[in-house]
Amino acid sequence: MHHQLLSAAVLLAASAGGALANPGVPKGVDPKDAQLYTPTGSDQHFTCLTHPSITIPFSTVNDDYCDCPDGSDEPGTSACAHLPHTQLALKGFYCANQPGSISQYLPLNRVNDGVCDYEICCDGSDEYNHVGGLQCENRCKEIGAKVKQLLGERWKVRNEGGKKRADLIEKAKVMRGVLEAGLKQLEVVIEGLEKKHAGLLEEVKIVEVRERAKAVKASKKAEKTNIVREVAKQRIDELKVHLQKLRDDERDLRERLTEAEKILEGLKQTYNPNFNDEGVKGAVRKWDDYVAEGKSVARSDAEERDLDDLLNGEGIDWDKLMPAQEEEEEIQSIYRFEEYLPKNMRDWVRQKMDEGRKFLVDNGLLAEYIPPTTHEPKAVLDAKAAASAAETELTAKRNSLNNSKSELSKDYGPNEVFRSLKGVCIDRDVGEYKYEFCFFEKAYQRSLKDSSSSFLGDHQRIEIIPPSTSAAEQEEIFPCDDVDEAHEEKLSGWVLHYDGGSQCWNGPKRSARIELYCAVENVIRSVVETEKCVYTYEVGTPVVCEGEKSAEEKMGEQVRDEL
Ligand code: MAN
Repeated sequence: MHHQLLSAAVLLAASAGGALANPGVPKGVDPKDAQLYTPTGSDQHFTCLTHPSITIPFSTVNDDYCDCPDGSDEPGTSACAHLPHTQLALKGFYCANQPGSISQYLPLNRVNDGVCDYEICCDGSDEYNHVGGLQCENRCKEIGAKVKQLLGERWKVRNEGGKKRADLIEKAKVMRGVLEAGLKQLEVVIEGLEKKHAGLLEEVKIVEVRERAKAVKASKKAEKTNIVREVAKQRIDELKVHLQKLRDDERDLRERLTEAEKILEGLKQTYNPNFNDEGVKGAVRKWDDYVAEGKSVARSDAEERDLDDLLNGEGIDWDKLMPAQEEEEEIQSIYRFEEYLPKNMRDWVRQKMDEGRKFLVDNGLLAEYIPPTTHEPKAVLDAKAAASAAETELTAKRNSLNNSKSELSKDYGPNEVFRSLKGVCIDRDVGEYKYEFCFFEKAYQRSLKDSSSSFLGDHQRIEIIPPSTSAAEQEEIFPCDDVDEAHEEKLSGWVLHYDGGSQCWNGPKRSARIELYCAVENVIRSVVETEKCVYTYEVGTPVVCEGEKSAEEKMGEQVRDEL
């Protein structure tokens, strides 16, 4: 705690012009309070300072016996040292610390305790009883000069740190401005994207309706084609039957004609021309004419083959009657009958069909079907892809908007001074570890022996302990006289908390407490594992180099003025 104990030593140095000890004032009392220690009344009594109902003979002041409940009757002895600090009427034993330093109060229990308390009473006045022959020489000149020099150095650090802090605040302001401008721009972009996305979703609906209508139209067209095809097929089959019948009838007739020709030819050969039978003679003449005419109803072989083909084969290439290639998709859509169904029913039907198909495939009744990636027409897919691209872009922009918003609402301390330090990392080797931490991000403990490392947590919050209530402040009333130790800048009361680190074996999750003090550069002064897996860093940073000026700072300025 030595570094926390500087302020009183600091106080020692500030003024060479303090009040001189007044021989008329009881020991341990500041001459400024002389009027409180004047005997009163004819009986020359003393009134306890905060208990006016209690009076004692003035002669009993500093008689080494504690009479007043506030210790005010024993300002120069340790008789009332047992009383709680808060109950005391005076701050302690007053040391004038002249020449070369300033007055200070020593805790009563250290008065005449056999130790020269130079850090508070550099004049040695606290050991006036010379217990065991102890002589405390006045070292105020020497100590005061040293502290004065240190104060000068400290003032320099604080002054430089303060300037850096101002720069950090300026930078943080600029960063906020940039973030805010970016946020506004993002809001505009998002508004535009939302409209674009809504438009594209509308477009998807329109294209879906249009494509479905197309599918229905196509189905109607295909339906007609099918009907025509079926009618034509039927008609052709009928014609084939008729043709076959005609061919059969023709064959019969041809046979009968051949028979009749044979009869007539026989008649011609066998009739008696000398026999005057006009009927027979006329018939023979007509036969001769008939033969001379040479009319033949016989078909060529080629004609016969054509007829055979017509009757036996398909005769018509039905594939040629199938729709053209570019219409195929439309026509196929009529087989995807589920597209005419409402969406929920469509999904159900599709699922059932898939189940049925799977059953057939599993049982070897159907070759495995590799479904096309989608049943949707290209136009719908394109519209959906455009909408989805807009949605992806919108999501990304919304995410960065949220990031910017949360970044803007994060607590970066007074004047957002820490904003400009976010992500700045520093480290220090302590013992077998390298301790790292990044402002407002993460802290680590890395082994210097191997590559192992432990996560000490993420930044959670800033705590600012007001000086008046900080434990350090309480302790500072009674500082240490080791000036070199005291040279350390005291902690500011600002603490950064890092929590949620890696689990400690048989202990809590690791966490770190970053206690800040004023320094020109960001630096880790010390790291201590204060409890198992709880680490306390002392970190110097310009961030805490300003604020309400403390008494010691004011004195620092006084020293600066004197230098
Ligand atoms: C590691 C380090 C130590 C810690 C122990 C607890 O060795 O993180 O700081 O005390 O684990 O098991």
